[in-house]
Amino acid sequence: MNLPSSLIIEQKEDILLVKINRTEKRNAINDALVLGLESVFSNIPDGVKCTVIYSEGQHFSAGLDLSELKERDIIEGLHHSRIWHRALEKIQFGTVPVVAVLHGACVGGGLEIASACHIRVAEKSTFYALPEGQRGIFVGGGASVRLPKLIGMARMADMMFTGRVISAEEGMPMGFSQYVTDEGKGLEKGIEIAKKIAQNASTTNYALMHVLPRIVDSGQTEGLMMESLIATISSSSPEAKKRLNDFLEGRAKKVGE
Ligand code: 1HE
Repeated sequence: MNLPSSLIIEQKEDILLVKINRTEKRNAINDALVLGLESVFSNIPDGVKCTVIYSEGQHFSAGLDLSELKERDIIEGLHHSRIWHRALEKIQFGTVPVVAVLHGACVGGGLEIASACHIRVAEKSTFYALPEGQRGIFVGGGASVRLPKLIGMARMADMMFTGRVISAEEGMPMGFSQYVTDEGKGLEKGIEIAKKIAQNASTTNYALMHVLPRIVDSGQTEGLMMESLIATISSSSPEAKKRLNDFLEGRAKKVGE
């Protein structure tokens, strides 16, 4: 895999750590970085069961590298947005779940990347914003599709209309993250969560990544049918049968243990 120097990957047993490292530009995402992300999430090594994405420096990401945007004409802009869509689809609908660990600025395209991940852990310094409204542009990396599902359309519109900045603690009950941690503790928490995810049956993780979002996007009739299909497929797997037997014969942990 040919990655830019601003993207560093490290495999720790069955967890892949993906680090954005462009601190001099506050981890602003240029084309090399977005293509690098596409490449990483299209080529998850065998044996990896979950990934954690995080960033070096004071901020998760300052969003799109605006210096590249100002040079583009309309057709180049369309292609550029579609490159982001492709890369972020690889995160959301790739082969393994992705945990995002956030701190500092998680704004614009940075928030779009975080929204494509399956779980978000925010350190207390995290703040969310969509400065696109103030820059005279619109989101182009999938936020208009993904973010309203996390926080609701009205909140997203408010952020873009007014430039509102939302803190980690304010943002958790709104749906921006599922966890908030003390400063410097996010990666540890992200890895702890990734290890739990890695222990799940692969059919369960597949269903959560690939089927649940399709059910949510569909009508009740189709959704219920998809649910019946995936429920039957997962409970028929040898892995599920083993886990059910383990519980029935007293070998599995109880809820909460
Ligand atoms: C950048 C970028 C960037 C910083 N593109 N160069 N995103 C934004 O509108 C957010 C713009 N950035 C900021 O508001 C601030 O940089 C931060 C609040 C994130 C951080 O502030 P700070 O004081 O730590 O850093 P800084 O001094 O503002 O920035 C350091 C350098 O990074 C500086 O360059 P230098 O050459 O003067 O050192 C900045 O110009 C540069 N930098 N952010 C380019 N974003 C798929 S569509 C998505 C659309 C969007 O994401 S729009 C939102 C863009």
